[in-house]
Amino acid sequence: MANIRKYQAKTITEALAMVRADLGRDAVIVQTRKVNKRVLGVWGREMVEVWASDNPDLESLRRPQKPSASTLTPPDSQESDSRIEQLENEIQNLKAMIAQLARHGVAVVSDKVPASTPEHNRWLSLLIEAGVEETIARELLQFISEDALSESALQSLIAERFITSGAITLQEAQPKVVMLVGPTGVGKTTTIAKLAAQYALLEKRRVGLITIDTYRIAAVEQLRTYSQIIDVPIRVVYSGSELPAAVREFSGMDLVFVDTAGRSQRNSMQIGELKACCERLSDCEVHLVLSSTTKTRDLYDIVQRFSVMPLHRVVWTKLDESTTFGNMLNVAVKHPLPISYVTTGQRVPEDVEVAEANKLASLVLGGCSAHAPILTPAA
Ligand SMILES: Nc1nc2c(ncn2[C@@H]2O[C@H](COP(=O)(O)OP(=O)(O)OP(=O)(O)O)[C@@H](O)[C@H]2O)c(=O)[nH]1
Ligand SMILES: [Mg+2]
Repeated sequence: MANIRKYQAKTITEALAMVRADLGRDAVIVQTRKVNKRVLGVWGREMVEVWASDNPDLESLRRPQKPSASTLTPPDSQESDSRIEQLENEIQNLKAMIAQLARHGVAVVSDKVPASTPEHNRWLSLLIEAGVEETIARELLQFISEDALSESALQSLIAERFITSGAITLQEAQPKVVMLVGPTGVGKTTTIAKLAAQYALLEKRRVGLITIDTYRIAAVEQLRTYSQIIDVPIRVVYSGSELPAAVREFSGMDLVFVDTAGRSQRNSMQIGELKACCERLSDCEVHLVLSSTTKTRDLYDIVQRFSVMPLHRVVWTKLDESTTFGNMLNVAVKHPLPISYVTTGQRVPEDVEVAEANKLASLVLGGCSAHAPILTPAA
């Protein structure tokens, strides 16, 4: 007579080992399922339950659509155990990946999902008008039912897509080195001047400036002028190899900013030089500076091509010159890098703010209709 027994374990591998130890190598698996084990009457940990028999004839009772190997015969048994374990790991990894993609708003569903109601369609048009890519707008909207669809619900959903880092955090033992990189004319030098002034004058921190932008005389003079006004020291570095020594000279500082020459993302030689400079500094936080006036396709290209070097943060500049901000959301979804600061004008040091996800979301929606500007207006 068939001897059918139940085994419970944390993993299928453990359960199969119990079966093999109890019923021997010819045991037949009758059924497996996941169960919640009750502990003191409450739902506890998820367990694997295996029903097995020592009668090989039971194999024929198994459902035909589940033909997978079940007899625990050597030498395949060990192989199948490790295969199952591997599959379990793969499933866990996939689950984690899907959760991460969903958090970052990357398409985990078809981009053909339509905005299903008139209200969804209205918001879809508004978001597209604000520069949000259609696939991204559709993805956002499908997370909200018609009943829940409101501007504030949408704003929260958009805010989740913006990862922000907060202000630059300083280190205890050594200076924090922050390098700004990006295309030409986006506001790297001006942003450094703003931040250097805020940390030096308002927070009373010891700040040093280094520029490796010696391609234009005017560039060095621009930063030198700011260093004199703010009264912080500056070093000019003519080749990447001098960079570590310049940073060492500033070992007594709290914060060292490194200004770089604007680089076209299309010039891979220049990008390569910049990357080599980054690599010379072992511990350097790289902020990619992007202008909010740049169109989405170019922004994607810029982020992708600058990604040959480690990018830790994004700074968005010239928000005061933009009317729509969908491009910022597009980049946040496609390249989810933490945003550190936004800049809102030419004034040094006033026109810079620590990025806040809610404000950014509000700006995106502000581009959808006649909203007032959200960021602090220029005095
Ligand atoms: N309206 C506006 N202008 C800005 C902002 N940030 C910088 N600018 C202006 O943009 C121009 C270029 O700024 P820079 O700081 O020299 O830009 P950069 O990225 O260092 O330029 P390169 O070193 O030549 O690549 C200057 O006229 C700045 O005043 C901003 O947030 N809003
Ligand atoms: Mg510059």
